[in-house]
Amino acid sequence: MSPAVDPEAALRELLGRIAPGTALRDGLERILAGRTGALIVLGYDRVVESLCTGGFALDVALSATRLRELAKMDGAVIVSYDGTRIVRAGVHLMPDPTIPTEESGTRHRTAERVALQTGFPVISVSQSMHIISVYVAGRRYTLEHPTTILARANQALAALERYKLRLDEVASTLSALEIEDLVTVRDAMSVSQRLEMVRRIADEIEGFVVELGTDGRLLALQLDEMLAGVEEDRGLLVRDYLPSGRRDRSGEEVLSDLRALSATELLDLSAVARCYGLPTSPDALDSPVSPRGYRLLARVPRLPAGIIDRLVAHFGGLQKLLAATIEDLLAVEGVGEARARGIREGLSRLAETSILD
Ligand code: 3AT
Ligand code: 3AT
Ligand code: MN
Repeated sequence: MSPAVDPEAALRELLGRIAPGTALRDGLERILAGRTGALIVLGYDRVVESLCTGGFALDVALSATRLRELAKMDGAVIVSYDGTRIVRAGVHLMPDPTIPTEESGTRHRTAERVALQTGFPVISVSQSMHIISVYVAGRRYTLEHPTTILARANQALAALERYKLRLDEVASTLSALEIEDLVTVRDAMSVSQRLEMVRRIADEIEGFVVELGTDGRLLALQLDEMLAGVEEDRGLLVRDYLPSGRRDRSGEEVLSDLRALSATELLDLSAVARCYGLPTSPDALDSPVSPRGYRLLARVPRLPAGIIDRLVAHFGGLQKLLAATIEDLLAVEGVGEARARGIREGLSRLAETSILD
């Protein structure tokens, strides 16, 4: 295994490996409580080896108590990249002294330099400041107490709840407009915008869940529940509104362009439309568009994705589907009498409920 490349991803991955519930974290907490301090390199290869002098080779399974005992000694502890083995202890590290570092104490200067020189994460437990820091992908990150993280996560969760309510509003408006064939670019893009906002805050909470480890299980459940269907809808909306002339763009490209929008750009519906390859002049937002029908068909019970694809391919759009008789539906491969009836009833029920609210 080698370290991840994207800095954000690398940090999140590391935070997961030292989250509460892991032996490594348990060891770090014991070191903190014992007030001894520590310098731990998370990975061992030729480069790390070349920076090591003194100490002794161990290669034993990592446990919290072993880590804590070994940290009592002077020097650094080298742990395997996956965090399961203690490779060496009591090591004096000699990184390249020309690597610039902002830190002051020898432990922290060494930690920063070794992380930069080897590409492996380095963890320091400061004896004097009583904090745990990680040096990874060119940055330093100080671990916070799980209670502090949980408080911030709960704030984010409350924000997510408000975002989700707003999303549900614009999405049901869109459903009603789709049924009546009155959708404008603006209506569809508002839903896309809200879906992306929800995705962003959910991603932030996902980071807290990773960092909280076993302390974040309840949070993970709450997040999952709040996000039911959202992930799926992002893809369905793109399939509904990707212009036919822009089949050169894949749904994934649209979604990744949406992810790339800045927070300010995301507030601009024209910028959202641009990600789809829809026209973006000021009046274009008010021009009519019609969905293919993927998003609403996904709300018909017990309809497999393969059948949905064939229905859309056959009818070409939601309006034709809504107008289809049982006989018309039977012409689609894989649709028998019972299923045709199910689709017909499902669509009628959607039409009724959408218009009512
Ligand atoms: P700290 O957390 O470091 O305060 P600890 O429980 O990890 O304590 P240590 O291994 O650091 O314990 O031992 C500290 C000293 O206690 C070392 C030794 O002088 C004394 N000690 C520990 N166990 C025994 C023993 N079985 N018999 C005599 N002295 C002992
Ligand atoms: P504290 O915040 O005091 O824990 P610091 O950055 O001020 O850290 P110190 O100079 O006080 O660091 O050194 C504390 C210990 O760090 C001493 C030694 O066990 C370890 N240490 C420092 N430099 C190295 C190194 N190059 N290799 C291995 N261990 C080191
Ligand atoms: Mn010091």
